[in-house]
Amino acid sequence: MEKTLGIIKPNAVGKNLVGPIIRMAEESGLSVKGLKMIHLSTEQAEGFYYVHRERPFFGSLTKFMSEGPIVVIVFQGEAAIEKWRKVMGATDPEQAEEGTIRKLFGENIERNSAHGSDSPESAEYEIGYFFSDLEQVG
Ligand code: 3AN
Repeated sequence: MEKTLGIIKPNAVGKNLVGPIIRMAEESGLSVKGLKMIHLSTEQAEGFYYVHRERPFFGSLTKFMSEGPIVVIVFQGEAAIEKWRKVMGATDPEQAEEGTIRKLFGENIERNSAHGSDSPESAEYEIGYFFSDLEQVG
């Protein structure tokens, strides 16, 4: 059993897509083990995306991620990191497979509706960024 961090990004929360996105995760076999809605400050978004600080899109990405509320979720399941990334689809919605979250609900490569950890190390950092042990089960 593995855990990963999922985020429903501000554009998707703003379009009332929380339910459909969590449903797609659950239907893939992932279970919710922690969940909350928060509105990040720009500084908090910068802390979360620290590894991307040198990338040209860093400023725009952190501004977007703090423009409205997000839903952060701890998912658990077998190969949860890989499974959630498959349900989300490719980073760029135009490249994403049919039926994936980003294909269905993404607007562009930045406003792509969902985030997922990309390795066990990033999952540990990202879950710890948002959740204490008391705020997750399993
Ligand atoms: P993923 O979220 O699929 O692992 P990363 O880690 O390469 O993708 O990028 C982190 C986030 O940065 C993406 N979810 C997306 O919102 C944004 N992003 C990635 N590439 C670009 C880009 N070329 N232009 C704007 N935003 C981008």
